[in-house]
Amino acid sequence: MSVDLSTSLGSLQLVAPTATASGCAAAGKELSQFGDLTKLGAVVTKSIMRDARSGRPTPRMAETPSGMLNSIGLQGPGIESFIEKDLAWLRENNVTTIVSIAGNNVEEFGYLASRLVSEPGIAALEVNISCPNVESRGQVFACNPVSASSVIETVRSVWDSPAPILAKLSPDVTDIVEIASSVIDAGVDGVSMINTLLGMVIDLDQMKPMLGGKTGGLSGPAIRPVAVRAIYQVHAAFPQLPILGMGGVRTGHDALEFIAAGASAVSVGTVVFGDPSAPWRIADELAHELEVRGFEKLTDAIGAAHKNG
Ligand code: RRO
Repeated sequence: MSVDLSTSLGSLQLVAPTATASGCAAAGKELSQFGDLTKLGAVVTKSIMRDARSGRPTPRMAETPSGMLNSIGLQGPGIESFIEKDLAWLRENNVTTIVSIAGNNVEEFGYLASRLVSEPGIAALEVNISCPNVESRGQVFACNPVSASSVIETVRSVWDSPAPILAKLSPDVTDIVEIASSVIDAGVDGVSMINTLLGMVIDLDQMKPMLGGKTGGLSGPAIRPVAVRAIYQVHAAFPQLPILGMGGVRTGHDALEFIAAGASAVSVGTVVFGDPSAPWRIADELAHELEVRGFEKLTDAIGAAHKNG
């Protein structure tokens, strides 16, 4: 028996259920030496901003038990260079591309969406309202239902494209269902969850925070149960809402947990730094995990854990 791994995120059909997580494979080109990018569900690009940006002071990475902290701070080339080089390369290579955008304010998100809307080759827009590595917590729009919805309303108002809008949510909130509800009301087609959790490591030799930016985003297996819980809660509240799940997925077994909690597809992030072929490997492993449980299609397993408790 071969398992049908095709899936969808709203109107976007995916040939495979695994995607690269934003920030972990740049704009995909470097990963292409490890596998055929057209066989992935999607490449989700590193969040792009309006202007070029050098990011936060170094060091920007720290290892933690079962995970890592990053404090990159939205380093990137800016939207014009992204369109000219990265998006052009992805389009020429027929990669299903989900473009992640991030703004300093609501207007910047609107500008980015209006700049991208007429560009061919964008399968979906991931609106990153949850980057933890910003100057002020007020810029983590996903921590407040009003600011989350104002970003999405603005993007929605200019995004007259059939490509879905996904809002990327933060787990650093009291009630993630409330945030999901606010972005649904503002017009998203789906959500990506979860972004990293805000963390810190102290260097005890120097008696100061290890990261140049002091705090960073925690990723990797340490956060996987948080992601599974968040996906389960949002799927329970909004069973029709497409969810792209991410947070410490390392194996097909992990990916199936996300699918059973309610995700329709899974992004793979931190594991890629140590195993660049993980997005393809995890899809193969997921097929096996589904097969041994008697599933003929991945879509039959979406939200399966809700039926039993
Ligand atoms: O660039 C970053 O530091 C970063 C971003 Br945009 C994000 O969304 N999540 C994260 O952990 N790091």
